[in-house]
Order: sequence, then structure tokens, then C-alpha cells
Amino acid sequence: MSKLLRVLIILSFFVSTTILISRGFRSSKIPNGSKFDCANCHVNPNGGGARNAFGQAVESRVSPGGFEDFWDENLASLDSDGDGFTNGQELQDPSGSWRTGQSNPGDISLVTNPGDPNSKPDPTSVEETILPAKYELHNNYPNPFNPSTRISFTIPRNEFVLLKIYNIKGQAIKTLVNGNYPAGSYQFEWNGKDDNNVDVAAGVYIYSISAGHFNKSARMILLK
Ligand SMILES: [Ca+2]
Repeated sequence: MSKLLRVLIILSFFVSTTILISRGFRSSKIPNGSKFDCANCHVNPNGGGARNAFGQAVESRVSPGGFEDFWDENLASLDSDGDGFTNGQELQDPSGSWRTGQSNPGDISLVTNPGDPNSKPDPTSVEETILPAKYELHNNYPNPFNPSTRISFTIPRNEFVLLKIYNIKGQAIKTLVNGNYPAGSYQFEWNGKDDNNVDVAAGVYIYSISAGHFNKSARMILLK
């Protein structure tokens, strides 16, 4: 075997090993990256070749120590390929909130390639809001109120939600919410009528939410 051939074989081993390792790192660090792997960062459809604009933006953020958590809100808010959609929108993580070890926040079937201006996301498919991180029952507004008030809550995951209104004697008079809701923030209006659509008397009422293990109540005052 010629010396040149041996050198080429050894060299090709290192090159292929390097590509496999870097693919593994990258696909685990980019949201939904399993769909495109290196194609997110390189000009060739299979992920080879020079880095595209998104790949260059990623490269500029990679620390010398390796592929540390470079994905963040700054990279997500960049429009690397200049097609009008941010990297985060294209990768279905508009806020750049995804972190290593978490499940992908977006929908894998909707992910596009932020390095390719021709692969544009459908704006209606992109999650525009940051999902709430915790359960909350907010103060109703206005309060005191007449004739109606708004009650809002947030849930961080899909839950069966029950939101009821009780009179001061503890009797349930109105069921405002009764059903399954995906993670998000919700607002409901109460018009001062009970389940029989009859106006209730002025006074103190309690609104109470039950969503998964989350339970909370608060008081409100209906004026007449
Ligand atoms: Ca873009």
C-alpha cells in the first residue's frame, strides 16, 4: 500500500468520524433538528458543504469548547436568510425557549430550513406566544363590577378545567368553564347570571378554578 493511500484512508476516517459527531451534537441542540440535522446549517440538502447564513450565525455563537447551548432568544429572533421569517419561526420555536434535554416545543411536521429562503414557514403554523410556565388564576377585572367582569387564568399544559362561581353560602351558582383546554391563557366573562340565566343579587361571590392539581379561589363583589 502506498504511503499516500494510507494517509488518505486515515484522513477519510477522521473526516467521516468528525461529520458523524458534529451531526449528533447539532441535531440534539437545534429545536426539531432531527428532521433536518445538519441541513439546517449547511448549503447541501444532506447537510454537507459550506455553512449557510443560519449555519454561520450558529457558528458565531458556538463556544471554543464545543457545541454548548447556542440556541437562545437572540438566535431565534434573527432572520438569517432574510426571507422575512425569524430562525425561531422557521424552527417552530419563536421565543428561542428550547433547551437541551427538553422536548421540542414546536411541531416537527411544520419545521422548515432557516438556511434556505425557499423553505418558508406558514405564518399561521408558527406559535407566536410563549406558553405560560405556571398555573395562575388572575384577579377578576373590573372588581367591584356591574354588570359584568372578566376572569382569566393560565395553564402550562393541557388540562381539564373547571371554573365555578359560588355565593357567600358556598353554593355553586354558575359553571363558567367545564372542559379540556390546551396550554395557554384564557379569559371568560361573567355577566352576573346564574346557570338558569337569572340575575343574581348584589354581594360577594367566589370564583374557583380547578385544573389538574391546581386549585385556587378568589372573591369578587357584584354591585347593583
Ligand atoms: Ca428566515
